[in-house]
Amino acid sequence: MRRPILVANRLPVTIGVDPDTGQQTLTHSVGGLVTGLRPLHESSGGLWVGYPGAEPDEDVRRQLTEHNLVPVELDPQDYEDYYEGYSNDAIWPLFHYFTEFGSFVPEQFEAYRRVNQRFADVICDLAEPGDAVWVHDYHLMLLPRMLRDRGLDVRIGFFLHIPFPADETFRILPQRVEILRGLLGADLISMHTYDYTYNYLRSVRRILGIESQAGTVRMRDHNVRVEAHPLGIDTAEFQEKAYSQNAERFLTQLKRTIGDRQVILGVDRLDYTKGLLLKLQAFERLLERSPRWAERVLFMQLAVPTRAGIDTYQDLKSEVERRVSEINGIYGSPLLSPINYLYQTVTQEELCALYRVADVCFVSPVRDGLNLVAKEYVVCRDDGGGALVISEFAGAVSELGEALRVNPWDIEGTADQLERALEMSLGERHERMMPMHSRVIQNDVHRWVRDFMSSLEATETEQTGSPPMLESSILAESLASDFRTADTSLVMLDYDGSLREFVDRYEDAVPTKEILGILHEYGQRDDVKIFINSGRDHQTLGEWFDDCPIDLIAEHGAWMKGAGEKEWRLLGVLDTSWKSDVLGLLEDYVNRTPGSRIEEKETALAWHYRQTEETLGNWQALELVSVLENSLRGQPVQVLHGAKVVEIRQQGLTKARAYDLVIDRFGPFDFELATGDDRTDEDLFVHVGTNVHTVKIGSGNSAAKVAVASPRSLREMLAALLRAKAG
Ligand code: ADQ
Repeated sequence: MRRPILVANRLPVTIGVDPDTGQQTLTHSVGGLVTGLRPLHESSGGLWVGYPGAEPDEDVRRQLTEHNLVPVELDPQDYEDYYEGYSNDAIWPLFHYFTEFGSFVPEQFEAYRRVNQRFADVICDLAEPGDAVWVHDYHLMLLPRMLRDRGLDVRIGFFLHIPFPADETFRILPQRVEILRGLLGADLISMHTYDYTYNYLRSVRRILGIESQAGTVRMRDHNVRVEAHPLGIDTAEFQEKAYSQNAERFLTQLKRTIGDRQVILGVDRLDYTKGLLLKLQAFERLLERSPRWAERVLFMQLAVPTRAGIDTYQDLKSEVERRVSEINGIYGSPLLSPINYLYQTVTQEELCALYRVADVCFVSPVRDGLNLVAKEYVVCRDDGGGALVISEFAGAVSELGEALRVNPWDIEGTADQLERALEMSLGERHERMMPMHSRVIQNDVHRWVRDFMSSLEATETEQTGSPPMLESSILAESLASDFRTADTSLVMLDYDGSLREFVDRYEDAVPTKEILGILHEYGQRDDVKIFINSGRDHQTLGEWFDDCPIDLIAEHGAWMKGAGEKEWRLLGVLDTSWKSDVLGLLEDYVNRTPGSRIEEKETALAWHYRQTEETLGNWQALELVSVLENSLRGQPVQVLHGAKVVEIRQQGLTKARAYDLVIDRFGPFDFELATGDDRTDEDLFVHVGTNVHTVKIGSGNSAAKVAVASPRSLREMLAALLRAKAG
């Protein structure tokens, strides 16, 4: 395994001062991220890089080195502007959709950049070839690019612990371009949910104009994989702590205080994203509607002190306290208060005891990257007797489908779900809780680390053989001077998936005005010979391009027709001996796969499944390919699995062969361009000489020299190239 270098804002330790001796002390910090990464850090001999929180003295410095912890020393003012400022006053609110709280101070962004650079300096000094650098969270989003620009021979991974917002919100950030580009320096970007990765990729497309395909962004210097890996918890540790002596002792005391009331438990950092005021409002509504609950329920809300120096957080604290005493004033009695609100940190054992005693765990953030509390509760209620009420705006909801979901803004609906949870039978609780319990245990933090590291490793293999993806303007620029000076040029274009986007029904992919316009302009030039070199049947191509002054090659190199000619020429001897058997087989697959259909060409048969239910279509296609390959062994045919199509065609009539015939008849050319998107085009790319400019449309491995993201990019490139020739 590669040596991991973990990078986070803070080291997993806290530097304190012993009040008796005045000496610095070092204690281990707790928290989801730390417990998740500690086993990897300790067992791998890797390093952890982060801010130590205070300037370490000699002794502490020695201890840090012993534990493979590398402090990043920072100017205190820079740290404040980077941490309290840009990280927590700009990114945190915006990424949680609190746009009104965001303050974007350019000087704070400068500090953010400087601190990210400091991290890069420290990592550069210690990284060795082959290391895996794993950067964490929103404080260090510029770091991946900075590391790549230093040319280190390392793999770079990034994990975001908070949500990535929709592009409409993200684009508010004045430094949006730098932040997006910063992350794209990584080989692997991972987030808690698929939605966040979708949002990120959409912003990359909308703001940077860079397309992605199937979760991969192709940059000039490398590929970036973008994946969802929801964080797991250290389930073994929670299970152990939940039944520790301290937990048992605390549980007994708790039960005495609670009496026979049911407990609703809330555990949150006192942050505006956690929706505490709405939570109180929903609980109040429950009491208002059914006052009987006031004596039968205790709502225990723990609030962990956090970022207490910031005004917004102080205001929130006062408001929460005011609401709690108001509700207790209305619905309580001298003997009982319905809400027990605690503004403090508790030990992990105490927390586990609270989870065990809670009949309902009430998790209702207005936005939350994941939410560990929900998972911790599910692990500690291993008797199945609890009920989880969770906000649909917490990332964890995607893994906890059996919980009762709420929209925290819908006060009435939330009160309904709380009541439903309180009244839920033991049988139903058990039925809902146990599948979640098994899932959380299975997808624990160790698995999360393993999955992330193996995805990071896989990025390397994926990159071999894929051409760099270029923006259309950049590709046009790089070809322009050769094209402009050439006396004779050959432009050979594939059609479906290259020049024209795929459509649901293949017969609907008629050329658009834009395509015909581009082809006309090329076709009218005496110094350019332009071909459509397509897999389509020759009749259709003939009809579509009847008025267009261009040459055509159809059915993957079986037929050719010059501009203005009426008749097609077959480029070999037609052999249809295999066709009737294959047709029978394909008809069988059409019957078994609703939405699929057969296309008949003279030299080929194609089974299209673009309009079938996706899973079924893919499954049937794989099966069909293997059946065909077995049954057609020794026959003069070739089986091709293309984009939502399985094609069986006569052997020997290929695009590459058609290209040779073109060169024999019309060549040589000073400039040659060939484009395509699938296997049949790969034959051509491999076949042509190195002086041909080959362009793949879309991502993936290819023998082409370069790639563009989409048919639109290809059309833009062709238009720009023509302008260069004309001008
Ligand atoms: P947080 O916003 O801190 O984390 P959360 O995921 O709920 O949110 O984690 C809070 C942690 O603090 C839990 O492990 C919990 O046990 C602990 N805790 C809460 N109250 C406590 C108390 N009173 N005493 C002691 N411990 C307490 C950020 C993101 C989340 C994401 C995590 C991990 O905001 O969305 O789930 O990172 O990626």
